[in-house]
Amino acid sequence: MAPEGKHPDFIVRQADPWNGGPPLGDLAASQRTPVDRFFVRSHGDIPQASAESWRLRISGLVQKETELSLEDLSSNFRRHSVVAALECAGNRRNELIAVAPTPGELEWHAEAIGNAAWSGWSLADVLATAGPLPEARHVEFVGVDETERLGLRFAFGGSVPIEKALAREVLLADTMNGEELAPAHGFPLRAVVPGYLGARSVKWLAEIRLRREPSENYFQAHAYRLFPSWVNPSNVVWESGLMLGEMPVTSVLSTPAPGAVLAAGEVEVAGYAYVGGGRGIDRVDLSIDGGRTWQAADLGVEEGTWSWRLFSARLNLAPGEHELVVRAFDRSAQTQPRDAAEVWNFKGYANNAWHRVSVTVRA
Ligand SMILES: Nc1nc2c(c(=O)[nH]1)N[C@H]1C(S)=C(S)[C@@H](COP(=O)(O)O)O[C@H]1N2
Ligand SMILES: [Mo]
Repeated sequence: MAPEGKHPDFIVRQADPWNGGPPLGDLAASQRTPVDRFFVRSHGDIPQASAESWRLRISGLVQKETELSLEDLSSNFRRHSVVAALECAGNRRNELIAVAPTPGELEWHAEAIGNAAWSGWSLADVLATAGPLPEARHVEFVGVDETERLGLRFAFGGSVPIEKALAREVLLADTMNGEELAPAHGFPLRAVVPGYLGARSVKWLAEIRLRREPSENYFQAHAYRLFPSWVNPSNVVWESGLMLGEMPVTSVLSTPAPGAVLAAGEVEVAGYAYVGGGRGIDRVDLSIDGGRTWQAADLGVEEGTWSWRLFSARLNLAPGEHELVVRAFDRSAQTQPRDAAEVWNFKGYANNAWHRVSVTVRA
């Protein structure tokens, strides 16, 4: 069943567990993605949770194992907020699948991203009360939703290096765009790890474990690793893949739609650009000729380096066929690869190739 509060136009990418996202054309229409348009990526069923009985346990390499209610969090810690995009590592997988199949992976288009204002408590503040031991190098988040993989049932989880966990932008959030978290988005509490792949922003957060090594959870040890193009399910050595962390620079044209037939003259184009790691978007380039020539797009408001950056432009298109292309540059002068084939990997992660949209302009 679809989660409550989602827009009727939501595109269901998987029915059970329920996964979906908004039509791409709606996505870049607002700087903050309304909750009813925010994609949902869940590996299991949405847990029934009660805010009153919710407990967050802090365990592992700490001086004092701690258990906190939501009431403890709100009465003992100062509230913080951050505007941050959340991007699934599988965003834009459809373009990789067009190169070669990614067996068993959800076929996201470019809608597995949203930008929201999150508020809650600073993870660093909360961890300080438990007293991380010097040998703690990774902070693991564990939810209460169970899934089955490799014949085992276990809760969703994953970890981030302690330096990231202690960074000021990382929150234990109980609100999204000023509203209580919706059940599909992690009610009553989730981690928000700005700049990292969405998978580390663990929903329905019940336990935080301080560890010497990264999480051994399936979703860290097997999934969400980046492998080279020559690796496939039959020769994969799971430990050898790069554990994804900060997301690479990307940009997407959300309008016009692929295959659109447009009137000649000025055409409105718009979309989003995003980069992880807090690197910030510096520039967005648009092409109307498949990437031979470029021009600058107008950038939308800047809400800090964890947010996405919307862009728009009016392009003059002559009658005929056009391939519109977008690419962004971040503040470390990194940009996007030309073709999805260059970044293809069998799990279908982190596609940040130039985004291409073919349109026809009527005579
Ligand atoms: N507990 C739990 N947390 C989770 C997941 C999950 O399945 N279970 N999915 C992760 C993934 S892969 C992504 S991309 C984001 C999606 O967040 P959203 O559903 O709020 O958009 O949540 C992450 N947190
Ligand atoms: Mo994800």
